[in-house]
Amino acid sequence: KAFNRILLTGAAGGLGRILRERIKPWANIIRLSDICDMSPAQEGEEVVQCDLADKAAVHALMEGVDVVLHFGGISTENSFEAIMTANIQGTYNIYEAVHKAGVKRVVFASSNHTVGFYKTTDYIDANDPRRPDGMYGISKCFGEDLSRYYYDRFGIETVCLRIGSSFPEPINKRMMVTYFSYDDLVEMLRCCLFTPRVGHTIAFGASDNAASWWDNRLASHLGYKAKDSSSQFAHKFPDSGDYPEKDDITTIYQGGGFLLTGPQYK
Ligand code: NAI
Ligand code: 15L
Repeated sequence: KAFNRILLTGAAGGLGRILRERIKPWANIIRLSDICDMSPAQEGEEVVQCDLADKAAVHALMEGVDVVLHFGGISTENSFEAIMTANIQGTYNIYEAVHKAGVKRVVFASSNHTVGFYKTTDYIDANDPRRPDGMYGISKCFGEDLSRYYYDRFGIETVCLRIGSSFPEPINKRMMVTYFSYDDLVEMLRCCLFTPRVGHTIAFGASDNAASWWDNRLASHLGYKAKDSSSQFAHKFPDSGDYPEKDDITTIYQGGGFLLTGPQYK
């Protein structure tokens, strides 16, 4: 197999449970980690429960790892303190451990919420300034800058994957634009891990949806081609020309419902 050991953080989460099944062909051993309980290790798996904020545990977690899929952390808006611990401290611990263990490449699960304050009428690429829509988005911006530093300073490669909405299917009009099917996510991760040189790349993770807010040409070297599209769900959300809706900030800004959350609203 291409790798001896892949570390997947966030393995108990929505995406982690999908990836656990799908990335097996790529490595002899998949090391699965989360702060929450995970089902027992199957053949070719190792299960290690740990808090990303626990530096010593994260350093131990990294021993013998070739590449990391860093999906662990808080995945929606929350208090700054909670996000600081899991996402900021946690991602720092991951990169320090990666450096110490000699890991060559990381895929960092970044988010569209790094740019959630762009309007849904904007069309942006990875060189456009980030406009996070809350503490969660800010923590993902930190991860993008942290990984840039570890690349510039130590040559550790990272693909920051700004995932749109990776769920079984779109549940609103916004997700017709941000939808990222599980199959396309897996294909994108395959590209992130198997492309010979990725340096430090920021890529948007979306399927081939009819509408898009994101130009992915700066990540074209990954060779990712989406196979799915939200069009298969178009009957559920017919285009009635009312998107974005006047005065509804959840449709005016790319970050959608995240625009209504955040500490200032508590
Ligand atoms: P999720 O919330 O279902 O999974 C995240 C996992 O991280 C959970 O199992 C949780 O227990 C674990 N975790 C949280 N704090 C931790 C800590 N301190 N130490 C160790 N583990 C901890 O989220 P989901 O949807 O699976 O997303 C996975 C990753 O992808 C997250 O980093 C999220 O921010 C990112 N992402 C996901 C998107 C999606 O559409 N599903 C969109 C954009 C980004
Ligand atoms: C994210 O970053 C979240 O992790 C996920 O739960 C969704 O809310 C997604 O963005 C989205 O924007 O739909």
